[in-house]
Amino acid sequence: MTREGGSGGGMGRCGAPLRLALEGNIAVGKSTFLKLLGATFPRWHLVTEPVAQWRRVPAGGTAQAAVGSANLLQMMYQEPARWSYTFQTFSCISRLKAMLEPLDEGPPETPHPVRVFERSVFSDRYVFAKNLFEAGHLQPLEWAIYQDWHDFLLRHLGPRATLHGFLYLQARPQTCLERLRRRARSEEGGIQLGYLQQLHAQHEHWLVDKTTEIHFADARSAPVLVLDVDKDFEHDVAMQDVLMAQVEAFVTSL
Ligand code: UDP
Ligand code: DCM
Ligand code: MG
Repeated sequence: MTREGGSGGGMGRCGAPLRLALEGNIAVGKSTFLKLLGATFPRWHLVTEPVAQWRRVPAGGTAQAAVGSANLLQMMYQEPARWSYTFQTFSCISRLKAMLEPLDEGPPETPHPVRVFERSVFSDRYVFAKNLFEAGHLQPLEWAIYQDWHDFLLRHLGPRATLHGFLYLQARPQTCLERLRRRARSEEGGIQLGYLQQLHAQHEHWLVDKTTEIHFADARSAPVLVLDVDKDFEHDVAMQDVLMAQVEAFVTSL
């Protein structure tokens, strides 16, 4: 089935909306890329990663009145062995909620837009949680419990949140570190090149070499578009045009 060009109608699969995940290392440029998609394809529906929620988790007080909030992202980076499991539980479930959010579909003659999610429950598990386990910050028991509820939730809720493809923003870990330092998110001040190298390798194993064992057939077989963003695209209009054309061709092929 063909797809509209230019404005990016994104109607396919007998009218069902196309759902894509935008993947990549920390600070590679996913949020920046998402804004570019928004400007290029105004009808597409874009869902940013709920980082703000992870920085202000309602905490303390009574059931009736929460007092204060916890910065779970900061807690994980400061004490990974203590807080990684809690963080990975909370972040994955908050993402699942966002992925299941019903879309305001508009009038019937309006095509369903393409939906693009910044990261997915698959990077949560097969990049971050896996890496934390391999680094020793998740205990074998925590990793087993994580995989158990992840399997269960995706088996039951996954069919409502199927992804039809992955956009993988690829850059050298050194480039991500420079962008991370430029962005200067306070919680991420302690991140070193080694950590970004580990996460880069996890992305490559999952999306490029395909050596990571993926337990969900749909996600395993979903096509992957690898986009080289090692050169700055934020300030390069010609490069933006090339990247947007690549995305449009990919979406048309799905
Ligand atoms: N950035 C950049 N050049 C690019 C893409 C991004 O300098 O081609 C900067 C961007 O302005 C931000 C930082 O890199 O300061 C991280 O980008 P973003 O928050 O989009 O990354 P994400 O973590 O969402 O992948
Ligand atoms: N993060 C994490 N585990 C996940 C998802 C995200 O540790 N499953 C962290 C990595 C970054 C932040 O959350 O510090 C997300 O920001 P970014 O969009 O810059 O990658
Ligand atoms: Mg982002």
